[in-house]
Order: sequence, then C-alpha cells, then structure tokens
Amino acid sequence: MSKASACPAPTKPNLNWHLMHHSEAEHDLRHLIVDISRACKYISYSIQTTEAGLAGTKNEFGEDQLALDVLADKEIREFLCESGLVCCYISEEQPDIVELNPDGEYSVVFDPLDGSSLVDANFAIGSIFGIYKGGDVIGATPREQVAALYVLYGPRTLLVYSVGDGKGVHEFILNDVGEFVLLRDYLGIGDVAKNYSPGNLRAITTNDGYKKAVDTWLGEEKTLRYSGCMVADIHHILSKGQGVFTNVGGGADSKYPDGKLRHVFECGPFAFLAEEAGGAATDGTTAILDKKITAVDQRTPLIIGSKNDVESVSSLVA
Ligand code: P6P
Repeated sequence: MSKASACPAPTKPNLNWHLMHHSEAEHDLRHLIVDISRACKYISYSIQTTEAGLAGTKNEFGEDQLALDVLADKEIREFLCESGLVCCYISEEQPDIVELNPDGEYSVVFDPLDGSSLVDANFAIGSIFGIYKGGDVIGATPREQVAALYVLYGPRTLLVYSVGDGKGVHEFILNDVGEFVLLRDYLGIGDVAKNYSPGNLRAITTNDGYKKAVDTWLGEEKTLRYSGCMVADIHHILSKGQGVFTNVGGGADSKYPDGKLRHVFECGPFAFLAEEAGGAATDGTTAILDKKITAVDQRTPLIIGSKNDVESVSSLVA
C-alpha cells in the first residue's frame, strides 16, 4: 500500500486541513481550534445582525458590557463545552477562572470581543485566544501556550493562528459558505517598522521615555496606523510585515500605571504569534512570553512588532 495519500491537496486548504497537514497539530488541539473557529463564525454573524446596545451588566472591571460582549462570551463557552476538551477558561467577561470539564486537557484564555465599544463606529474588532495544556494558567508564562489565534471582524472576517514550534503563522478568510480558507501562510514581521501604533497615548504626559519614543517616530517620519482595537492594529503589523504597537503606562499616579492591556488574554496570545512570525514583544524589560501570569486581571505594558523598534522603544520606556 503506497504511503503517499491518494488524496491530492485541496485547491483551497481550509483550517482543519491546514492544521492536520501543515501544522501537524495533535488531534485534540486541532479539534479545539476548529471548535473555537466555529464560535467565531457565530460572533461574526452576531456583529452583522445584533443591536450593539448595552447589556445592562458590568464585567469584573466595572465596565459596561455590550450585548455583543455577553453574546460573544456565551457563544465561545458553548463551543468550548461542546469540544469536551477544556478543563477551564479565563475570559475578560468573567470575574474568575471558569471550570468546565475536569477531564479536559486544555485551558483556554480569551477576550471574546476586543474593541467592542468601537462596533457602533463600524470599526474592525476581534476575538483573541490562547491555549494551554493542563489547568494551571495562573503561575505559568505565555511561552507555555500550545497555540494562539485571533479572529478579526472587519470588511472581511479573518482568522490567524499558530501552534508555535516554527510551524509559522497562517491567515484564513471566512468564505461565503462559512469555511475558513487559507489566504496567506507564513506571515512574517521584518526587523524595521515603517508604521507605528501608539496606544494609551495619554501616558506621554507623565512617561518621558514614551514621549521620546513618539518624538522619534515623528522625527523618522514613520506612518501612524492606530484604530483603538489591538486585534486590528497588530493584524496590520502581520499583514504589512512590519510595524510597532505600544500600550505602556504613565507612572504610578496615572490612569493606567501598567498600560491598559491584560497580560493573560490580550498580550500573551499576541506575543506568541509575534515571536513565531519573527517579531518581538516585551513589557519594556522582559519578553511578554517569559512574564509570569499572576492573576486573571493582570495588566502589562506591551511593545510588540518589528524587533529593532521593539528593542529601541523598550530601552526608552523601561
Ligand atoms: P486606548 C480595546 O478596548 C483595547 O483593550 C485594545 O484593543 C486597544 O488597543 C486599547 O484597549 C485601546 O487603548 O489607550 O487607545 O484607549
């Protein structure tokens, strides 16, 4: 019996096929990623069809929850339950770790709808996911993730994933029949940024290093690209193959001393993807992937993208 399969590669590889034949993800991890992608199809549909009003509830951080935030969180939970593979999850919309199946071999961390407050302005928003083996995310580092992915809901619905291990970062588009099909594989981030995305810009009034970084970008005539949704802004870096995104703190007395972003379900997954694509991600002194996760609501400064720029900005804001 010939070892070579009699089945030719499909003309348009879908997510499941790519996970099986390119990333060689283990069986259950492949199923989990596909189940997460199924939840995101429903989220994409909800964004197109649901009133983006307030849900009348607040999340653990006291922020008003949009109907869509709550809906996205619920849809993801349903598919994590259906997979049977998840022992627990950490969601931006939940106050603490949520236990699902005690026999599940994976933990999932996610921001169900990052940038959701921009939906009424019709800006692109996204879902962010990190996957860990086992149930002990608190105390782990994001380098222990076995996969990371995001879905960007814009003019197109795009999914980008990596299972690490040098297997690359790959981009899929949701087609008209509801399949994520390969758009571009092996996305890379070059060492030098032409674009910059400065989040928490209010911090330059109290963080001299950050102000120096912004002045340098302006002096170098780099091009500003900033939407207010990190999924869109960091996808811009992966899509263009260069760029630097920052969200750093303004000091002890500022509104966000450590910047606005959450370590476990926002910065950790993107750091995994950025390093796999040849870029870098730090908090100014430590690689995000090596920064211990101490709490579900832990915030961290983030400097991510083209290596040379991450290094130079880190030295200014450290
Ligand atoms: P700023 C969206 O709420 C978010 O969490 C990220 O997606 C985004 O990069 C950041 O907050 C926006 O921060 O300082 O621009 O308001």
